[in-house]
Amino acid sequence: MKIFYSEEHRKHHPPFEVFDGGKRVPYYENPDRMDRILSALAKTDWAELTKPADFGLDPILAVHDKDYINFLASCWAEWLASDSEVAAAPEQHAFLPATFALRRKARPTSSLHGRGGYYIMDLSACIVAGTYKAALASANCAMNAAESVFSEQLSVFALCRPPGHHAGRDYAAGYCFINNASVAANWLSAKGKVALLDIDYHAGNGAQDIFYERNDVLTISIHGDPDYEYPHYAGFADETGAGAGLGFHKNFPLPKDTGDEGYLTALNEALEIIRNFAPNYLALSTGMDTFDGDPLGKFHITREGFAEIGKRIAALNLPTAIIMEGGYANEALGTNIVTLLENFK
Ligand code: OKP
Ligand code: ZN
Repeated sequence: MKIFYSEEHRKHHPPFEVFDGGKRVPYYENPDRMDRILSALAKTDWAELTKPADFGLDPILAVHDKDYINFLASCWAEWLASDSEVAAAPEQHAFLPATFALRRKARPTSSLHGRGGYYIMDLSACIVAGTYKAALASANCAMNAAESVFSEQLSVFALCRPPGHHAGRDYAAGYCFINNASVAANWLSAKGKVALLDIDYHAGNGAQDIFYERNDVLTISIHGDPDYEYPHYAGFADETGAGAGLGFHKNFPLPKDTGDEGYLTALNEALEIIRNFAPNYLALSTGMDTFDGDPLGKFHITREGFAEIGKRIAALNLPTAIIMEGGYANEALGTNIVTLLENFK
């Protein structure tokens, strides 16, 4: 199996993130996650690591707002130039706004922190020196996967970091800056019908936002109910698309403590919807934070569960761009992802 991976993510390593209540914690979405996956892949005889080619900004700007991408590109340099405390110890800092543009009624004002509050949804999407380049390389991994899914009609894995599924058309959120899976799905939508299935523990609000009014990309997300879980404001069952896209988005909000059985019941329903849509391609936003014991999740999916999830999705028999999203039980992350991927080779 072809795996697109770039080392560029390493410089995106914020020294902390901020939890509810203002608590500073080490950044959960860290480079060690990739090392765990790389070492598990190295033990297989089928993983073919490939460096992504550069597709430029066009496929990214097809799903994201240009001013938002400009903000990501210049944020760190602007902050460094405007704040002497940051310049004195850049590695101890992470750009985070402390004021947010509530309900999106605001405009992006010219000040850096004004734009920060406009373009960033929460305190986990920290920007540091290497963030923008890492996000571009990550999007390129997804684009390369889309391109090779199309040209070879096979399933491939984009080992993306940072992840993408919380990034909306014009905002960063939840460790995500560029919506890698949406960039890939949108590119593939010019070649045929696309279904985007999100199996990360957290609701895929980004793809929901980007494709909400479209009927050529079916989006489905299975996740912890936003009534108790991040991202809190999207992922509810009654959000089913709008305009031409009505009926082409589906959320499966599941209760705390969902295990293999409850999860697989929802997955079967999702797969049935995908079969009826009859897509040519599948994009799979693949988070492993549904795992039993993930520090950011409340589900209990086992390794056997991941084997079964992979088997059932692979049975769709579609060329699939498997896009890495979350998963924070680092010790088990490599084994879990390999268990899932094995079904697609
Ligand atoms: C990203 B992905 C918890 C705060 C939540 C954001 C979680 C982002 C998850 N107190 N922090 O979907 O794995
Ligand atoms: Zn997640």
